[in-house]
Amino acid sequence: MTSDDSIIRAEHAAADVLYMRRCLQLARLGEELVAPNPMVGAVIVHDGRIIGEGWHRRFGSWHAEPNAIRSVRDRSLLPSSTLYVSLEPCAHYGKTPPCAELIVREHIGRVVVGMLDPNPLVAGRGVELLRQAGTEVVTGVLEAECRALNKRFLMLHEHHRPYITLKWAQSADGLLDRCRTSAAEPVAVISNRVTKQLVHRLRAESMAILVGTQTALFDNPGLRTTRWSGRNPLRVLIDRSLRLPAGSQLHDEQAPTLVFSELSAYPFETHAEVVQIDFRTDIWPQVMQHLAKRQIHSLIVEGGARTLQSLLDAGLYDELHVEVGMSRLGEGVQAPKADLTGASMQIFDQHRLYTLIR
Ligand code: AOF
Ligand code: ZN
Repeated sequence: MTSDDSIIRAEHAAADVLYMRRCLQLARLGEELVAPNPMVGAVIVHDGRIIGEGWHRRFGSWHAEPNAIRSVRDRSLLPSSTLYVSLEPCAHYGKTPPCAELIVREHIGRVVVGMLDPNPLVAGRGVELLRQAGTEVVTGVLEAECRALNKRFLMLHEHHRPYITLKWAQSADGLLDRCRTSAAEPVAVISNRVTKQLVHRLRAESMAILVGTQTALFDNPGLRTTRWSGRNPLRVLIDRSLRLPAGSQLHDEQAPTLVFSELSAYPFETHAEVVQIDFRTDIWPQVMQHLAKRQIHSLIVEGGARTLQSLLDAGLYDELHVEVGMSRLGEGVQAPKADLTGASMQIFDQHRLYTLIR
């Protein structure tokens, strides 16, 4: 190889990274509407010029590649173009025909892929189909960034459970709440305006939100996304003996609710769906398996102390979001015990927000 060759190769590699970054930007535009599908972006480049762009916009609709191809004005340029895509083109007939077949049909000469698709329906078949048709394929460009973008989708397909985020706010003296004996006593508010909004962003990013019985009984939470744009997550409640009274917010129609219980039905009309599980053994594998079966790729757990601690002890979490407020409560419910070594910290109006990604 001459030194000119190696300079050209280095330039190609730098360009590949640049266009893959653009794919990732485009992919993010689908954030609110594509779940449980991955966010995917695609860019078509001809002779150093972007001639087409597209992304997966909503669940059930066109994938990134056909959207990018459709945006190209002069399709005769496609055979001498490179298509960049942040996820391996699919090879299956799903809600739309296989993207890899479309790429072959359009005779696109070169394809650069961010990461392979772990979905067993695809899993390497897309790249194989392209190579068999004589297309040059490069894989693994900005792979770590592509994986990070779709960490929730990956958890579902690689580990068959949702990506789990545990979230709580504690007082300066390490308490979650005052000791309350009934729902009539008001909850101690720890979060401030900004951190509340951030919690709602997390809700918008999650397909489901879970609380334990005590929290549902005492706080009567609505668990909807109101302070950030996006969908309401599926509300999930652990209610072993179906104690949540009629009229509680989780029984309403504002968002769907799923209740895990050992009983089969509430003794009154409710919009909540009850799923029976066995409480004599560990409930978490049963809960996670059920959620995965429903293609729920992400779950945020917002309390209470026992539920959070039990998931911490089981090691069943991928992210921790812990807010430490300014007020001191004196006496009350101890916050969960978690090792926050290595967590990043941000300050919002004197409240510290620790984020730990495992
Ligand atoms: C692509 N490009 O933009 C996306 C892909 O139900 P379907 O037919 O929409 O298929 C969903 C699956 O397709 C999804 O689980 C993932 O494996 C892949 N997503 N593939 O080529 C895209 N979003
Ligand atoms: Zn596809």
